[in-house]
Amino acid sequence: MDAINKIIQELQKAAVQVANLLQKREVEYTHGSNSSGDNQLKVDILADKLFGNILSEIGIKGFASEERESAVIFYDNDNMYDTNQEIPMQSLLVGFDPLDGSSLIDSNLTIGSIFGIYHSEFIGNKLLCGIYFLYGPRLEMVVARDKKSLHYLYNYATHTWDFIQEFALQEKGKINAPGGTQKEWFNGHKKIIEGFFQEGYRLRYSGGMVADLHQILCKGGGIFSYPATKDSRKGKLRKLFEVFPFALIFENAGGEAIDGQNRLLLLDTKSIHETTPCFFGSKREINKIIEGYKKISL
Ligand code: AFP
Repeated sequence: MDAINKIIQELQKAAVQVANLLQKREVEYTHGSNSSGDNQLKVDILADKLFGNILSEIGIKGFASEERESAVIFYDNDNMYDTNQEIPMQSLLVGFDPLDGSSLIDSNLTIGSIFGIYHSEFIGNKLLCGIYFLYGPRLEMVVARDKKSLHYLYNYATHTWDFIQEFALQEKGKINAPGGTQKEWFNGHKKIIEGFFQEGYRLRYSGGMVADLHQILCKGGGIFSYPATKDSRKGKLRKLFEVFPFALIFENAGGEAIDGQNRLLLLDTKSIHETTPCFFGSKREINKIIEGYKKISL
Protein backbone atom coordinates (compact mmCIF):
# COMPACT_ATOMS: atom_id res chain seq x y z
CA MET A 1 0.00 0.00 0.00
CA ASP A 2 1.41 3.43 -0.83
CA ALA A 3 1.92 6.09 1.82
CA ILE A 4 -1.09 8.20 0.80
CA ASN A 5 -3.44 5.21 0.88
CA LYS A 6 -2.13 4.32 4.33
CA ILE A 7 -2.93 7.85 5.57
CA ILE A 8 -6.41 7.71 4.01
CA GLN A 9 -7.07 4.37 5.67
CA GLU A 10 -6.11 5.75 9.10
CA LEU A 11 -8.22 8.89 8.59
CA GLN A 12 -11.20 6.73 7.66
CA LYS A 13 -11.02 4.97 11.04
CA ALA A 14 -10.89 8.29 12.87
CA ALA A 15 -13.78 9.70 10.80
CA VAL A 16 -16.01 6.81 11.88
CA GLN A 17 -15.17 7.68 15.49
CA VAL A 18 -15.95 11.36 14.88
CA ALA A 19 -19.26 10.39 13.26
CA ASN A 20 -20.07 8.39 16.42
CA LEU A 21 -19.12 11.33 18.62
CA LEU A 22 -21.55 13.51 16.68
CA GLN A 23 -24.45 11.23 17.54
CA LYS A 24 -24.54 13.04 20.90
CA ARG A 25 -25.63 16.66 20.87
CA GLU A 26 -22.19 18.07 21.77
CA VAL A 27 -22.81 21.81 21.77
CA GLU A 28 -20.68 22.91 24.71
CA TYR A 29 -18.03 25.56 24.11
CA THR A 30 -14.57 25.66 25.70
CA HIS A 31 -13.27 28.95 27.06
CA GLY A 32 -10.77 29.31 24.22
CA SER A 33 -10.74 30.25 20.57
CA ASN A 34 -8.58 28.90 17.73
CA SER A 35 -5.95 30.77 15.69
CA SER A 36 -8.62 32.08 13.32
CA GLY A 37 -10.50 33.58 16.28
CA ASP A 38 -13.43 31.12 16.13
CA ASN A 39 -14.90 29.89 19.40
CA GLN A 40 -13.98 26.26 19.98
CA LEU A 41 -16.57 23.66 20.80
CA LYS A 42 -15.47 20.76 22.99
CA VAL A 43 -16.20 18.45 20.08
CA ASP A 44 -13.83 20.51 17.84
CA ILE A 45 -11.06 19.74 20.32
CA LEU A 46 -12.01 16.06 20.55
CA ALA A 47 -12.01 15.66 16.77
CA ASP A 48 -8.69 17.49 16.55
CA LYS A 49 -7.18 15.14 19.17
CA LEU A 50 -8.52 12.04 17.44
CA PHE A 51 -7.09 12.95 14.03
CA GLY A 52 -3.91 14.39 15.61
CA ASN A 53 -3.23 11.18 17.57
CA ILE A 54 -3.68 9.02 14.50
CA LEU A 55 -1.44 11.27 12.40
CA SER A 56 1.24 11.24 15.14
CA GLU A 57 1.60 7.48 14.86
CA ILE A 58 1.99 6.79 11.16
CA GLY A 59 5.40 8.27 10.48
CA ILE A 60 4.48 11.37 8.44
CA LYS A 61 6.71 14.44 8.36
CA GLY A 62 4.16 16.47 10.30
CA PHE A 63 0.73 18.01 10.44
CA ALA A 64 -1.06 21.32 10.97
CA SER A 65 -4.61 21.74 12.21
CA GLU A 66 -6.96 24.69 12.08
CA GLU A 67 -7.42 24.20 15.82
CA ARG A 68 -3.69 24.49 16.66
CA GLU A 69 -1.49 27.58 16.65
CA SER A 70 1.57 25.88 15.11
CA ALA A 71 2.37 22.88 12.94
CA VAL A 72 3.59 19.69 14.60
CA ILE A 73 6.74 18.51 12.81
CA PHE A 74 8.31 15.09 13.43
CA TYR A 75 10.98 14.95 10.70
CA ASP A 76 12.56 18.24 9.75
CA ASN A 77 15.21 16.97 7.40
CA ASP A 78 14.01 16.14 3.90
CA ASN A 79 17.30 14.38 3.10
CA MET A 80 16.96 11.73 5.78
CA TYR A 81 14.65 9.44 3.84
CA ASP A 82 15.46 7.03 1.07
CA THR A 83 14.88 8.98 -2.14
CA ASN A 84 14.58 5.77 -4.18
CA GLN A 85 11.22 5.19 -2.56
CA GLU A 86 8.56 7.03 -4.61
CA ILE A 87 6.77 9.09 -1.99
CA PRO A 88 8.09 8.24 1.45
CA MET A 89 5.79 8.64 4.43
CA GLN A 90 8.37 10.88 6.16
CA SER A 91 8.03 13.47 3.40
CA LEU A 92 4.26 13.90 3.75
CA LEU A 93 2.52 16.72 5.60
CA VAL A 94 -1.18 16.76 6.44
CA GLY A 95 -3.15 19.99 6.89
CA PHE A 96 -6.65 19.59 8.28
CA ASP A 97 -9.79 21.17 9.62
CA PRO A 98 -11.08 18.54 12.09
CA LEU A 99 -14.68 19.82 12.12
CA ASP A 100 -15.60 22.38 9.52
CA GLY A 101 -18.96 24.08 9.97
CA SER A 102 -19.11 23.17 13.65
CA SER A 103 -21.24 26.23 14.41
CA LEU A 104 -24.03 24.24 12.67
CA ILE A 105 -23.88 21.39 15.19
CA ASP A 106 -26.65 22.81 17.39
CA SER A 107 -29.05 22.90 14.44
CA ASN A 108 -28.09 19.37 13.35
CA LEU A 109 -26.97 20.39 9.86
CA THR A 110 -24.34 18.52 7.88
CA ILE A 111 -20.71 19.26 8.75
CA GLY A 112 -17.39 17.72 7.73
CA SER A 113 -13.65 17.18 8.19
CA ILE A 114 -11.23 18.37 5.48
CA PHE A 115 -7.66 17.15 4.78
CA GLY A 116 -4.85 18.04 2.42
CA ILE A 117 -1.82 15.77 2.00
CA TYR A 118 1.20 17.85 0.92
CA HIS A 119 4.62 16.78 -0.29
CA SER A 120 7.36 18.32 1.93
CA GLU A 121 5.88 21.84 2.07
CA PHE A 122 2.54 23.36 2.97
CA ILE A 123 1.86 25.04 -0.38
CA GLY A 124 -0.87 24.59 -2.96
CA ASN A 125 1.26 23.22 -5.78
CA LYS A 126 2.63 20.50 -3.45
CA LEU A 127 -0.84 19.19 -2.66
CA LEU A 128 -1.02 15.52 -3.64
CA CYS A 129 -4.40 14.59 -2.27
CA GLY A 130 -7.54 16.37 -1.00
CA ILE A 131 -10.06 14.55 1.16
CA TYR A 132 -13.25 15.37 3.00
CA PHE A 133 -15.62 13.40 5.19
CA LEU A 134 -19.24 14.45 5.31
CA TYR A 135 -21.23 13.83 8.50
CA GLY A 136 -24.80 14.02 7.23
CA PRO A 137 -27.65 11.56 7.28
CA ARG A 138 -24.95 9.24 5.84
CA LEU A 139 -21.20 9.16 6.42
CA GLU A 140 -19.48 9.84 3.09
CA MET A 141 -15.99 10.59 1.84
CA VAL A 142 -14.52 12.26 -1.23
CA VAL A 143 -10.89 11.72 -2.25
CA ALA A 144 -9.09 13.70 -4.95
CA ARG A 145 -5.83 12.30 -6.29
CA ASP A 146 -4.38 11.17 -9.62
CA LYS A 147 -6.67 13.56 -11.55
CA LYS A 148 -9.89 12.03 -10.19
CA SER A 149 -12.36 12.99 -7.45
CA LEU A 150 -14.03 9.88 -6.10
CA HIS A 151 -17.08 9.66 -3.84
CA TYR A 152 -17.59 6.86 -1.25
CA LEU A 153 -20.24 5.82 1.27
CA TYR A 154 -19.46 4.19 4.62
CA ASN A 155 -21.38 0.98 5.14
CA TYR A 156 -21.96 0.50 8.89
CA ALA A 157 -22.90 -3.17 8.43
CA THR A 158 -19.75 -4.25 6.60
CA HIS A 159 -17.42 -1.46 7.84
CA THR A 160 -16.37 -0.76 4.26
CA TRP A 161 -16.18 2.40 2.19
CA ASP A 162 -18.20 1.63 -0.91
CA PHE A 163 -17.53 3.50 -4.15
CA ILE A 164 -20.46 5.66 -5.36
CA GLN A 165 -19.21 7.70 -8.32
CA GLU A 166 -16.47 9.74 -9.94
CA PHE A 167 -17.46 13.41 -9.94
CA ALA A 168 -17.65 15.09 -13.36
CA LEU A 169 -18.98 18.64 -13.45
CA GLN A 170 -20.93 19.90 -16.42
CA GLU A 171 -19.97 23.12 -18.18
CA LYS A 172 -22.71 24.97 -16.27
CA GLY A 173 -24.79 24.36 -13.16
CA LYS A 174 -27.86 25.86 -11.47
CA ILE A 175 -26.71 26.53 -7.90
CA ASN A 176 -25.42 29.77 -6.41
CA ALA A 177 -23.85 29.50 -2.93
CA PRO A 178 -22.68 33.00 -1.97
CA GLY A 179 -20.69 33.24 1.31
CA GLY A 180 -19.91 36.21 3.53
CA THR A 181 -22.02 38.93 5.09
CA GLN A 182 -23.79 40.78 2.27
CA LYS A 183 -23.47 44.16 4.04
CA GLU A 184 -19.68 43.75 3.72
CA TRP A 185 -19.61 42.74 0.04
CA PHE A 186 -18.01 45.07 -2.48
CA ASN A 187 -20.47 46.40 -5.06
CA GLY A 188 -18.75 44.67 -7.95
CA HIS A 189 -19.05 41.30 -6.21
CA LYS A 190 -22.68 41.97 -5.38
CA LYS A 191 -23.41 42.63 -9.07
CA ILE A 192 -21.85 39.33 -10.13
CA ILE A 193 -23.84 37.36 -7.53
CA GLU A 194 -27.06 39.12 -8.49
CA GLY A 195 -26.28 38.40 -12.15
CA PHE A 196 -26.35 34.66 -11.42
CA PHE A 197 -29.73 34.97 -9.68
CA GLN A 198 -31.14 36.99 -12.58
CA GLU A 199 -30.11 34.16 -14.90
CA GLY A 200 -32.16 31.72 -12.81
CA TYR A 201 -29.54 30.22 -10.49
CA ARG A 202 -31.01 29.02 -7.18
CA LEU A 203 -29.72 29.94 -3.74
CA ARG A 204 -28.29 26.97 -1.82
CA TYR A 205 -26.23 27.94 1.22
CA SER A 206 -26.03 26.22 4.60
CA GLY A 207 -22.98 27.97 6.08
CA GLY A 208 -20.90 24.79 6.06
CA MET A 209 -18.54 24.64 3.10
CA VAL A 210 -18.35 20.83 3.05
CA ALA A 211 -22.08 20.45 2.51
CA ASP A 212 -22.34 23.48 0.22
CA LEU A 213 -19.52 22.36 -2.06
CA HIS A 214 -20.60 18.72 -1.91
CA GLN A 215 -24.02 19.73 -3.17
CA ILE A 216 -22.49 21.49 -6.18
CA LEU A 217 -20.40 18.38 -6.95
CA CYS A 218 -23.40 16.05 -6.60
CA LYS A 219 -25.69 18.23 -8.74
CA GLY A 220 -23.10 18.55 -11.51
CA GLY A 221 -22.19 22.22 -11.21
CA GLY A 222 -22.82 25.73 -9.88
CA ILE A 223 -20.79 28.32 -8.02
CA PHE A 224 -19.64 28.73 -4.40
CA SER A 225 -18.00 32.00 -3.46
CA TYR A 226 -16.35 33.36 -0.33
CA PRO A 227 -15.03 36.76 -1.45
CA ALA A 228 -12.81 39.50 -0.10
CA THR A 229 -15.12 41.70 1.97
CA LYS A 230 -14.87 45.26 3.30
CA ASP A 231 -14.13 43.91 6.77
CA SER A 232 -11.88 41.04 5.65
CA ARG A 233 -9.84 41.72 2.53
CA LYS A 234 -8.35 38.22 2.55
CA GLY A 235 -11.66 36.42 2.91
CA LYS A 236 -12.39 33.93 5.66
CA LEU A 237 -11.52 30.46 4.45
CA ARG A 238 -8.10 29.03 5.24
CA LYS A 239 -5.80 28.03 2.39
CA LEU A 240 -4.23 24.89 3.85
CA PHE A 241 -7.14 23.44 5.76
CA GLU A 242 -10.12 24.26 3.52
CA VAL A 243 -9.34 26.00 0.25
CA PHE A 244 -6.51 23.94 -1.31
CA PRO A 245 -8.10 20.50 -0.72
CA PHE A 246 -11.37 21.69 -2.29
CA ALA A 247 -9.49 23.36 -5.16
CA LEU A 248 -7.96 19.99 -6.08
CA ILE A 249 -11.31 18.23 -5.67
CA PHE A 250 -13.02 20.72 -8.03
CA GLU A 251 -10.23 20.72 -10.62
CA ASN A 252 -10.15 16.91 -10.70
CA ALA A 253 -13.91 16.93 -11.19
CA GLY A 254 -13.57 19.13 -14.29
CA GLY A 255 -14.37 22.39 -12.51
CA GLU A 256 -12.18 25.33 -11.53
CA ALA A 257 -11.06 27.04 -8.34
CA ILE A 258 -9.77 30.62 -8.29
CA ASP A 259 -9.26 33.61 -5.96
CA GLY A 260 -11.08 35.94 -8.39
CA GLN A 261 -8.33 35.85 -11.04
CA ASN A 262 -5.72 33.20 -10.25
CA ARG A 263 -5.80 29.45 -9.74
CA LEU A 264 -5.99 28.86 -6.00
CA LEU A 265 -3.46 26.01 -6.12
CA LEU A 266 -0.80 28.41 -7.43
CA LEU A 267 -1.11 30.83 -4.51
CA ASP A 268 1.84 31.19 -2.23
CA THR A 269 1.48 30.46 1.52
CA LYS A 270 3.61 32.19 4.11
CA SER A 271 1.91 31.02 7.30
CA ILE A 272 -0.31 28.05 8.03
CA HIS A 273 -3.43 30.00 9.03
CA GLU A 274 -3.54 32.30 5.97
CA THR A 275 -6.92 32.88 4.34
CA THR A 276 -7.88 33.79 0.78
CA PRO A 277 -10.96 34.84 -1.19
CA CYS A 278 -12.11 31.77 -3.10
CA PHE A 279 -14.51 30.66 -5.82
CA PHE A 280 -15.23 27.04 -6.74
CA GLY A 281 -17.46 26.01 -9.59
CA SER A 282 -18.04 24.77 -13.07
CA LYS A 283 -16.25 26.42 -15.99
CA ARG A 284 -18.96 28.82 -17.15
CA GLU A 285 -19.57 30.28 -13.70
CA ILE A 286 -15.84 30.66 -13.03
CA ASN A 287 -15.42 32.50 -16.35
CA LYS A 288 -18.19 34.89 -15.29
CA ILE A 289 -16.33 35.52 -12.02
CA ILE A 290 -13.05 36.21 -13.87
CA GLU A 291 -14.78 38.60 -16.30
CA GLY A 292 -16.64 40.35 -13.46
CA TYR A 293 -13.56 40.67 -11.25
CA LYS A 294 -11.53 42.26 -14.08
CA LYS A 295 -13.83 45.28 -13.70
CA ILE A 296 -13.59 45.48 -9.90
CA SER A 297 -11.02 47.46 -7.97
CA LEU A 298 -11.05 46.27 -4.35
P1 AFP B 1 -17.49 27.33 11.33
O1 AFP B 1 -16.57 26.10 11.30
O2 AFP B 1 -17.05 28.32 12.35
O3 AFP B 1 -18.93 26.95 11.44
O4 AFP B 1 -17.27 28.09 9.91
C1 AFP B 1 -17.60 27.45 8.72
C2 AFP B 1 -16.88 28.06 7.56
O5 AFP B 1 -15.50 28.10 7.79
C3 AFP B 1 -17.17 27.35 6.23
O6 AFP B 1 -17.47 26.00 6.38
C4 AFP B 1 -18.33 28.12 5.67
O7 AFP B 1 -18.44 28.07 4.28
C5 AFP B 1 -18.07 29.52 6.14
O8 AFP B 1 -17.34 29.39 7.37
C6 AFP B 1 -19.36 30.26 6.37
O9 AFP B 1 -19.08 31.57 6.71
P2 AFP B 1 -20.25 32.69 6.68
O10 AFP B 1 -21.19 32.31 7.80
O11 AFP B 1 -19.51 33.96 6.97
O12 AFP B 1 -20.91 32.69 5.33
